[in-house]
Amino acid sequence: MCAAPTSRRDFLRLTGTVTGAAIFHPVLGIADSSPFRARALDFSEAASADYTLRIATSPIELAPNHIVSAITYNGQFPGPLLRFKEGQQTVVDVFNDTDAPEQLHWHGQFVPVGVDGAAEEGTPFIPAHGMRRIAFTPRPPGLRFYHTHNRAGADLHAGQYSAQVGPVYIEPQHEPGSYDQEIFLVLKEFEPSLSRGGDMAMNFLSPAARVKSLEDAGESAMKTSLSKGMPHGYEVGYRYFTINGRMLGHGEPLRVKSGQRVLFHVLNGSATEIRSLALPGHTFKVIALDGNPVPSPAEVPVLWLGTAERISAIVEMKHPGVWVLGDLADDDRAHGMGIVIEYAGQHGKPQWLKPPPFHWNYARFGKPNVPNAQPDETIDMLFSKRNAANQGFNEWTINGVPFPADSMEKPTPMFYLRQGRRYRLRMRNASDDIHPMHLHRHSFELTKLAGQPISGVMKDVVMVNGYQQVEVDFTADNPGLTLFHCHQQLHMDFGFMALFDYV
Ligand SMILES: [Cu+2]
Repeated sequence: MCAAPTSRRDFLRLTGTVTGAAIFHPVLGIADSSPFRARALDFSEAASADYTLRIATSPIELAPNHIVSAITYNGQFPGPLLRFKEGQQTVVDVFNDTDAPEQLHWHGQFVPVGVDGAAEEGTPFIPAHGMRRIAFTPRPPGLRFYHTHNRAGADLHAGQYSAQVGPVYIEPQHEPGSYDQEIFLVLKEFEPSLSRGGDMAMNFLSPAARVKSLEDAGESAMKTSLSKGMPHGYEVGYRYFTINGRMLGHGEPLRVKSGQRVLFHVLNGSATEIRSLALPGHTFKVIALDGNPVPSPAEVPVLWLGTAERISAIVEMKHPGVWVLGDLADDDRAHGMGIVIEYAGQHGKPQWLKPPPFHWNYARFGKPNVPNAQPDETIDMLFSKRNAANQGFNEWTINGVPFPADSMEKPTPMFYLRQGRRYRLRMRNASDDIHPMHLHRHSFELTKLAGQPISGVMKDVVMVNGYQQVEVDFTADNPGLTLFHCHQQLHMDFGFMALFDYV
């Protein structure tokens, strides 16, 4: 087998920043250090991996006349569905056939830093034209995913602008709910470009109350910048919109039968976009958010997902016809964001009907009237935007500090934690954008949304609405550097990240 050379620089960096002995793995050629290592593999175990992923540039046929070229896993989009068993160790080989080092992030899993797939935490890169073999114990159960964690900056072919997204399902010991069919849907746009248009404000989140002081701060910063003659910072738009890599009307429809209960696992694999989904004449019974069963499953007419969010929902097929399961935005649907659902024996043009007005509130799925546990400590975070401050891109700060550019050479934690303590993150958003905030290697419990208490909803991404305050709690139970960031690629690349550290 071809061993992947690890650069001397990477090796030195690891030995330099990690306490404990670093080992250069004899089989794999991977610099591995004891606190990072999931488990060492020896020759006898090295024979075969449970899964092999190959990162390479490939064509993707979104529609017969729309074939794009992008970096994929195994030449396909989405990447192959990886099914793991809760608590049962798995071995994955990742080959990188591209010219640039890559990171493969196991989003939503409680894995060690050495396999998490974030250079900022110290995960070794998968070298260009090299490979890494990793072993870990998948958990927690439910819908997770894997994606590149490279930064893209102004390169709209890199990072999550590429097609490096694939679903993971960790089979639980007990599957919640019963269903007749299980369908995975990955929502993703292609052919990005920059604009100065400014994103349209979205007002689908509830509660809607804004914090006056945050609004004043954000509006006055923006006004000051524009009055100095600055243009609006860049935003990203897309040409093609797909579900499972196919534009609406292309590819096979989803075939269902009247009376079936279909479990949809929906993943927003977008680099930057918030997505919605509706199926005319049907409702979604949400049973899990970000793969975690919710305390109060509830039926809703529309699903909303920030980047990297996942929803598992059951749809009872009781309205025969041929329907469009699609995004509420007419323009995005017209450019492909939808998929046809066809009942057995039904024919004709797929129908779309606009759903009734609906606001998305995570609290709907929480425990009613149950107060959450008190934290041991509260960490305050203020999110701010510096309009067009970094070569035309907006720069983002947490408590006034953009994530340091040299952090991969020298990790600079912003917050230090103590193992076993329960922390509350009090996030205050002094911008008008919605930020899908993500914590690596841990789950958090939503505890307050714009003043409204909520409990029992465990997630790893939460949308923080413009000029609002959101609070989440997590327990520091997976030591090591832990990245916290906005999952919007354009935001995380331009400062919107911070590191936690604890031993
Ligand atoms: Cu953001």
